[in-house]
Amino acid sequence: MLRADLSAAAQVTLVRRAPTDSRSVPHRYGEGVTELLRADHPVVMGVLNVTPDSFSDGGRYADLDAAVAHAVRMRADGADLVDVGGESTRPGAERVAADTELARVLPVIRELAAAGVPMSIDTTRAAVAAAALDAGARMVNDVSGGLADPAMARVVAGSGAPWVLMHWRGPAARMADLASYTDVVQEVCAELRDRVDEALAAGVPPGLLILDPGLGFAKTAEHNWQLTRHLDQILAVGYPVLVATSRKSYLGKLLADPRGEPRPVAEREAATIATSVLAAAAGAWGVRVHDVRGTVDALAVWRASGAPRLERAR
Ligand code: PMM
Repeated sequence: MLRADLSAAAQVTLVRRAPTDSRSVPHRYGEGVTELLRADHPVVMGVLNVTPDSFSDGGRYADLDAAVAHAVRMRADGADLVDVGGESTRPGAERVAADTELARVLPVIRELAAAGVPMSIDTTRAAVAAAALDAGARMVNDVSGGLADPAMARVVAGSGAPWVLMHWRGPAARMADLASYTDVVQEVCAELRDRVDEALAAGVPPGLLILDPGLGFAKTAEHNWQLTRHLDQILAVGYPVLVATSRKSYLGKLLADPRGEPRPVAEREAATIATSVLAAAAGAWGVRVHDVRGTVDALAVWRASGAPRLERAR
């Protein structure tokens, strides 16, 4: 069903890969992950970047065995799902070819599906999403909210898989120039509503949509903090909200040393955990993090304390 929805170029890519793979596992698209949309706890999505150049963990998991081992570890540490990405979205990054993206993610997805690890595919390309779903991914995490590839909405609609629509204004190479808002909270909400309308018009059921304010994407540090303070307004759009702060530059900037040098990427974990717990307390559906263990532990403390809620993130 998915293949019929794809553009000609996307079909070529799909046909070129082996049509049957002995490791692939039969599944309903979305199976096992759709239930997470109704989870009674904040969902933890573990980040697996199979890229040489992601800003936070680029190069570490480019090797198949290392990637699989890391994902299995994150699952054991309590990740509800693992988010597999094959293209860096770091500010200024150039795009990679679809074939390269596919070659990076598909072997990992097949191995992890065989190991029973629930996954989302972090991509803006319909062809990659379709192939990843065929290979065993259960959810589409699209940092462009469907804007980068007009075929994405049809692919997702035909799949029955949940879809994360992130707020996005343009590709990584142009992101900094697009960080201009009169009222960032209102504009992000309005632009997310547009993405939702397009997804619904394409036939994606509302119950399968998740929104994400896209912290760090065409946003300055101050924009990120304003969105954090007003997460209630993103929630008021009416869908589960994913918050992804992990190791992002605005945390590095917050924790800069006395000379103004940002805190190195690898030393932003405590700040990430703090933002993730605060997002949960503000009502977020889930968080996307690199350090699954620390986040799961911190959320366990929050829940054991009665899961106190921020009345309104200020
Ligand atoms: N950020 C990155 C990648 N994928 N997906 C969603 N839904 N939200 C995000 O904010 C997001 C994302 C970039 O961070 P990384 O390089 O650490 O993966």
